[in-house]
Amino acid sequence: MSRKLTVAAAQMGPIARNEPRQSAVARMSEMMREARSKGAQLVVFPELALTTFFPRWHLEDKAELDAFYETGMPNAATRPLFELAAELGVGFYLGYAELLREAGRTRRFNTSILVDRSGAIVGKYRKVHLPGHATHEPWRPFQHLEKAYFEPGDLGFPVFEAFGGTLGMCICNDRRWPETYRVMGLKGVELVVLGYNTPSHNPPVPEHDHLMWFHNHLSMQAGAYQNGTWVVGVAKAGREEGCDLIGQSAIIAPTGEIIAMAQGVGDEVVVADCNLDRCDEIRRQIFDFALHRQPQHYQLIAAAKT
Ligand code: CDV
Repeated sequence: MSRKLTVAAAQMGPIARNEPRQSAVARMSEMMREARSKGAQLVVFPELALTTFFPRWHLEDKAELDAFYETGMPNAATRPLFELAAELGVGFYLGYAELLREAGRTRRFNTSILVDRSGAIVGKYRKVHLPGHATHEPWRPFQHLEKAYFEPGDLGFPVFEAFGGTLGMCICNDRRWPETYRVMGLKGVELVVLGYNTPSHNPPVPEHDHLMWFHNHLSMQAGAYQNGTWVVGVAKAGREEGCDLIGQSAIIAPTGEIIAMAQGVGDEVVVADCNLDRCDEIRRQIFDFALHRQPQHYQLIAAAKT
């Protein structure tokens, strides 16, 4: 019998700056019900799925900035999603901004969690690769202040035994880095779930704008194939506060093939059966790590930054 996991990519359309979390959670709940009715056991939501993508603004008012973070999970606003998950028997991946006070200092992370079919948190990840800039750059049509609003994740790339397989998480820009998938690949990951907010315009290199959709799939398909893993990438898409975000949420097989993809840039549920046993096709026949890797030649990759 194959290890079939039915997964839903629950793409979200834009979230307005003044949209309350309750509204985002209501939209996610509706998609969770739809996903379950289509047989999904795991629903993947985007990066920072509870609020608008706030790093696009230079926010000087600390109270205004802090309002975009969660200080506990679940909390009053998100508990209905956890309860619905338990009621329906469906798990989920959720991205959100995390704020914690630790040893007298405030720490901020761009975080995701994996919640199992009983509504319990079984995995946590904090975004390692933070794109953008750390100070206000007024020349840009919109900011990308992730380097100011988050610190790099401190949990590495863990994998979790859940949903009958080995699952890993990453967040948005992480999907462009081969190391993200390879570290989890070496730990036997069979399904990588991730959310993203990707503007279609990249102010420092506008000559790449027409390639944003290509690079999105290129990175995830390469990560899937080169590590023999399923990858599910889910967008927050559409025109959010005047900024266009790409869609193209996709479910990608270990062969690198896209087997399901969102059609639009709004709230949309895309479901596919992922047979986790198919990872072996690539891991045994093409990239048998134990047999073919030559790590003595890869030392530079893990060397400290120069
Ligand atoms: N949220 C992101 O990490 N976005 C980046 C953009 C800024 C390029 C991405 O890699 O999609």
